[in-house]
Amino acid sequence: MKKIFFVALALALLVCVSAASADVVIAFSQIGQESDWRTANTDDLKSAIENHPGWKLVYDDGQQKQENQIKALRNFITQNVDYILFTGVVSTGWDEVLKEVNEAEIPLLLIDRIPDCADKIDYVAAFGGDFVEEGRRQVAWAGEYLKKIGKGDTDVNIVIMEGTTGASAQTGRTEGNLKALKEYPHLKLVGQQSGNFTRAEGQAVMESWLKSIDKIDVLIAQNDDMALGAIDAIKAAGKVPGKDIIILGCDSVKAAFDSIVAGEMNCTVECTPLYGKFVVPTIEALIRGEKFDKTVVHPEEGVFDMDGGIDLGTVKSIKAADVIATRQY
Ligand code: GYE
Repeated sequence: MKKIFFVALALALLVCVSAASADVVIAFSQIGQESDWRTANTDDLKSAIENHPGWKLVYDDGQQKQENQIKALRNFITQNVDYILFTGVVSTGWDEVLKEVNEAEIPLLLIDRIPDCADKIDYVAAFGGDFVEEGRRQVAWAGEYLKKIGKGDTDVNIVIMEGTTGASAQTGRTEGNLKALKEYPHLKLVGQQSGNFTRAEGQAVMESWLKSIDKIDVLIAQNDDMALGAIDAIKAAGKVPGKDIIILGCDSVKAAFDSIVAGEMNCTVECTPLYGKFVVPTIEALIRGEKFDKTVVHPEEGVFDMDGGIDLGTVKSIKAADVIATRQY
């Protein structure tokens, strides 16, 4: 009898101890590994969560496939994780699986590419780039820069290299690019194609444009990786990047800063991948029982270029060489 009592006591203690030390499990469905931005985003969120005492990360790489991400989300539900972080490769087709997340009552945090159905589902917090504004800033920079170098009234041929088709980062930046082009009628759009946010495809698209388009004066690439790939193609064609062709990227990754300082890329519009500093305090607050408004928070971002001082209305560009030492990604 005594023995049974002690066994029961030991078991009860064990249950109490493990309940007290149970980890908070945070699952993250990431898109893939297409760019430097994505790598920085993954590393930042992984280390922020893994280094937090009492938190455990369940990470899934969707490898650019929506069906993989849907499977991952359903696995998170089966595992009954405590929080889900989600960014979707494309913006549509998430309604059903995100409703399942809601029905399982797992708090959902949206980051980066916010799905179109965000208004129809529940989420506890959302942090993402202002993609339309980023696209506007790219074209405005090109237009204002051309004015500054005395080419404000000259017809200039421009190509737009888009990101992954259907990604909110692509649709938003394209919307911003095209709207802003109306403000600069001397910028003539002569090419518009997806480079899928990768360096290799950026290079291939530029190669084919250089063969098929007579004169390209400005390249707007919707991320830095594609701009860097295009720079390789421009050099291979015997042209001088940054001079013969003005080159703009987006994200502001380290490699873009290096390229600007080397005089090859002209400008990069910032889109921060560093969401750890938003996500960690938010989850801490949620654990304390706090609640947030259902809105998408856009981090404050800059524009970096060779010389600085270009006025874009909402921001003024900063000389990349002046701040390169302070960059974190
Ligand atoms: O600009 C690009 C990445 O969704 C903001 O995805 C992100 C974009 C970023 O592949 O480099």
